[in-house]
Amino acid sequence: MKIQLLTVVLALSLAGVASAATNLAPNGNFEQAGTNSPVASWTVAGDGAIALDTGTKFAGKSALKVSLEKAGTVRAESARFEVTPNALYLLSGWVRTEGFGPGSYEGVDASLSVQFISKAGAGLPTTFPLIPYPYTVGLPYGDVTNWQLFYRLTTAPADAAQAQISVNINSTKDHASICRLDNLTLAVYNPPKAEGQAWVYEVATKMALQSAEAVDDPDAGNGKAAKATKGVHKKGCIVYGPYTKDQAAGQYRVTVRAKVEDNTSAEPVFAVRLVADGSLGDMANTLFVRGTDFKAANKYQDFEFEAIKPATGTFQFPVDWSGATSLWLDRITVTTEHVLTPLEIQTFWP
Ligand SMILES: [Ca+2]
Ligand SMILES: [Ca+2]
Repeated sequence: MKIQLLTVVLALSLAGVASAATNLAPNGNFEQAGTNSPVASWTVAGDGAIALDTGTKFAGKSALKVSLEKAGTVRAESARFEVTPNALYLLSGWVRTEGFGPGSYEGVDASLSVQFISKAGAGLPTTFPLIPYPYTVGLPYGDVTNWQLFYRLTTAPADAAQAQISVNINSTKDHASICRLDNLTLAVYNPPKAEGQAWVYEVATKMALQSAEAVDDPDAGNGKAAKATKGVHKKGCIVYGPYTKDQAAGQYRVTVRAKVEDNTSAEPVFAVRLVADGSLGDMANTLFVRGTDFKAANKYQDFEFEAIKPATGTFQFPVDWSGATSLWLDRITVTTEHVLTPLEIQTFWP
């Protein structure tokens, strides 16, 4: 019963109420054995092995066990499945690890990735070099000794036709390292309708300016914006913060108001990382904005993305900038879509 409740609550709260989005993760509950592989729809490469673990599992009869007996690398890979270009997806599931050490880096690390693939069958690289791993959930260095929920929102690139999910472990230690996964889900994410409450963070005054300056701007909210000037400021992370605890655990829409001097380039101008610390993996979503995403030069425009706030920790929105054209950041607005109930919070973060 508890597992059924978990599944229902997860589907309702993280995937949106209106549509029961189809889970695209092949054999994501890890219940089926394969004919040519111990796990149906999954293969393994490298120095380790995969198996269905009927002893330690989160739900049902079994979980995926990816293991290394000693130092080396192992990669478990799902079968490929079709995706819709530009669609927003939620990758989520439950993870548990062994042999990673007590806390800090002990020579073992692991990650989960969604690899998007073009029609021609080529793996699609990240579109923004300043953010090297936009489709990856890095697992904590220390052992995850109880099952923990992880999630990552990610948008399929415009040229994506298929995707596959992988689990990777790298170990320099001559002992066993194990990563278990269960209830793995990759599904289209339909944001719920906004419930309304909003918080406004004026970038020039509420965030830390690392490589930008506060300027007066009559077009900007509160008359001020943070400006990164081409040829003056250093590219890379230009502002960060606000490390806010204003929001309760739940789902939010983040709106970034910005303008650029030159909107002719199809190259990304900036990226806003959502860092919801307190979650597994510290980067939960990323907004990429190209020059041509702006309808006009020197005119403010809103860009939106989705955010999930865990029960603990803060929201941060570091902005990375390419340096290709001057950028003004006016404000970041966080709007409530759904606040989790106490029961839901206990279910997600027991
Ligand atoms: Ca299972
Ligand atoms: Ca402002």
